[in-house]
Amino acid sequence: MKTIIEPFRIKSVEPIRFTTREEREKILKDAGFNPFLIHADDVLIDLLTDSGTSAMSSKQWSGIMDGDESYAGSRSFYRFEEMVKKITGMEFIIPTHQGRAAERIIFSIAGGPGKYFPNNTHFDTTRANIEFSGAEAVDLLNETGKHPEIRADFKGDMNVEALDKFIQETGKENIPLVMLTVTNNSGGGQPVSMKNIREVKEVASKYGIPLFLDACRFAENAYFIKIREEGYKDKSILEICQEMFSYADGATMSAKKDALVNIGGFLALRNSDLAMSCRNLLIVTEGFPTYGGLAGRDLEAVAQGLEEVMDENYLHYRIRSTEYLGEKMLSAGIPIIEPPGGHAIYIDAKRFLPHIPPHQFPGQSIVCEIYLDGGVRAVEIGSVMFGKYDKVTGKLKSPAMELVRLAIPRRVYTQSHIDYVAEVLIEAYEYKEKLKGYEITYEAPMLRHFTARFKQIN
Ligand code: PLI
Repeated sequence: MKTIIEPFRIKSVEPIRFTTREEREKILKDAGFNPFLIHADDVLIDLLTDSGTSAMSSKQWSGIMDGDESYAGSRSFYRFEEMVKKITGMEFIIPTHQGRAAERIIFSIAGGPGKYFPNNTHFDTTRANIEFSGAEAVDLLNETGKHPEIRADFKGDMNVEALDKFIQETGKENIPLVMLTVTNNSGGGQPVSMKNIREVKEVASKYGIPLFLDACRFAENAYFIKIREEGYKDKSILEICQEMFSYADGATMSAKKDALVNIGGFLALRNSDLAMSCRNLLIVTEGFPTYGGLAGRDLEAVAQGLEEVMDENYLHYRIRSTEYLGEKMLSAGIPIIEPPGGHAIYIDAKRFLPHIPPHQFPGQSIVCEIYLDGGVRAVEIGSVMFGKYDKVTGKLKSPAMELVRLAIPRRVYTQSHIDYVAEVLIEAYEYKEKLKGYEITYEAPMLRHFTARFKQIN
């Protein structure tokens, strides 16, 4: 088999800045050992997120010039709306400036004290928007998905029996909607099978509860269904996406992922009354319904990006290049969530650094080390991001997994960049015993990982 190459050629380049280790030591210290607080110019390879970091195509850039900036009824909105309708089959398409704006709208309306929202695994902004409304976010991931070392095709699936039991115990009247995140970002970028989407829909429908997709990475999920699930290999990506959305009553979308743009999002709905309430809130906080929080040019770029993301050559390259990094790390013995996910590789920090306990943040230690050693930026997804203090004892309650995510921006880095990242990690793994834990010296009351400051424990 021949090398799977990038299905594009490069027309415009952006230089990246090299720094010395001494410079990085000072930069990291000044940033309170939190890579979120480092200036991006001081990062060589930025794997902090795949969100809003895509390289746009020449067609998307020409769409930017062609954008119609009319306040109401912009041509660009209609192009965007048509594309989203084609994929989702939903009637009411509400543009927002990004995914969390769509979440805020839907959960301000559907949420509130005494309400519960099950998901396979909530992303942090989804959880925060639910909790901000006074409601509770509940994760009901299948058992296999909780074990990084087990290989399975659809580790993002929801535990359907647990969902049924949860609805019975909690009362269907207290569950305004069930959500499925495709792919399951916080659970390792793992896909959800069509079978699971169908079964979750069946359970939710039995109790009259709508199903929503958190659709950020819908095309990557569809590609996994195509290559892994029986009955889908001859279907087009569009057909698979259409089937996925056919089971949903609504969707929130961060276009910053699978619409290949730097800003954008939407809420898609089937229910006209709900759409009316959402639009009313949209007008107050985001903008008129034909632009939401976006410019006409952004809507053009989203429409074009949604078309491009469903190209099979692109998805083949995309999923394979993530897997390539995963394979390099596995062959050096680095523990990762297996199999590699769609948009990122997740290092199992508990197994990478068994000598650092969760309350000393092993993931943070890895993230700091790979910045220091190679200028590579990644993100901790463990006790820093999701740790909670027990209200009675004040002790840190850690999530099930301590992870470090290396998220791969779409169409941005080439194979040699990825080879370099693997080299940095493999080197750090060789001297892992020398890595130290961290303690928090400052934290905000919500989403603390963005602004927390740390110090190394000696
Ligand atoms: O960053 P937003 O507001 O456009 O989207 C929020 C969001 C919702 N759901 C999921 C599954 C996400 O992954 C997500 C954003 N993800 C980010 C920023 C990430 O780094 O993964």
